[in-house]
Amino acid sequence: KSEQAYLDLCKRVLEEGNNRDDRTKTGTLSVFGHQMRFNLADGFPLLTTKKVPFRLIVSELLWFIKGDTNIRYLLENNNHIWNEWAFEKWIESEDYKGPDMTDFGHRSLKDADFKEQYEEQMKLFTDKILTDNQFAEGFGDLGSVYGSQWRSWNTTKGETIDQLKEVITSIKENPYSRRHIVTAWNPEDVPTMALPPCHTMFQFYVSDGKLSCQLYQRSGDIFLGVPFNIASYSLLTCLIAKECNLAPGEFVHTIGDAHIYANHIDQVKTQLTRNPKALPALKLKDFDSIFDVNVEDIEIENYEPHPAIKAPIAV
Ligand code: DHF
Ligand code: TMP
Repeated sequence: KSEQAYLDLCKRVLEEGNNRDDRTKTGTLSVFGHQMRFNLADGFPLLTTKKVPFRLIVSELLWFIKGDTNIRYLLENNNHIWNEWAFEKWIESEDYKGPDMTDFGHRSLKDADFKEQYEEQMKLFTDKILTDNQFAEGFGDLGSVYGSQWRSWNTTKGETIDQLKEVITSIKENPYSRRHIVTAWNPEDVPTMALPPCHTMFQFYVSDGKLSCQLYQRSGDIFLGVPFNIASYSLLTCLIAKECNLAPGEFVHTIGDAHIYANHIDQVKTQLTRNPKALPALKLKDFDSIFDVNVEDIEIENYEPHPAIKAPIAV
């Protein structure tokens, strides 16, 4: 049932989307302002109309929860989804002496020889992040991205605020508060960030013993990013609900610029021909604090999706 909200978004954008240029020079079809609701009692909203790699969603979320901003942790978990953004900083640095990698995103789509060179440089880069501590410190870090804004927001007094810990405490102590908010949008940091946060702020709501969450996402890549974002925030809601002895309620997903990239349109059309299957179930091992949870503690059951559909990511 729940997956229909996502398929409806895809249909809406194909039907009424505006043709728009964008920062990545890929081109998009886009609408402004869309809301989806997922009742977490209907099953865990991991899409079944294409296979979505759940283990990558788990390790990315645990990386945020730990407050980590270095891709080394992701690489240790065989998760490569943030590589391009660290690699970009590396190839633009003084220390990079390899072949010219300018505009690697577009060039590797058009030029097979270049793609091979790029993949070789990326492999050298990620191997070095994994094995060389000093290099990892310098070039593995993405700066003040989600993990840092959630767990150690810098104040003007030179202190830090652990927004995630505070919001969990406030849900436990004052469940009906209207101030259960975590924000990742820091206007002071935005100009210097590799990628300013796409999921900019989220709010929790307790009613009837259930915990709901609403996310405001300023920009959503409907084919690649959004399926991850739905599953990731649903998982975060289930984790926090468990710690607070609440049942999972709804995940409400509000998106500002909701877009399908020009080179994802055929893939979206293929996906829309498929019939959704029953949603899988989330299985969590027992824990007292979400800060103690490891990848092995989170499992998905009865996930039998249609096959994966590949698409290039816009950098
Ligand atoms: N940039 C853009 N243009 N779109 C994004 O969705 C995006 N997401 C980011 C960082 N920058 C971004 C972080 N999240 C993939 C999914 C989410 C994500 C980054 C990448 C992705 O490529 N997913 C593939 C599978 C990747 C794999 O198996 O390694 C997919 O088919 O879902
Ligand atoms: P922008 O900063 O120009 O909006 O580009 C960011 C792109 O990344 C945009 O296509 C949205 C996409 N994105 C998601 O959809 N979800 C995510 O979690 C992240 C990090 C990015």
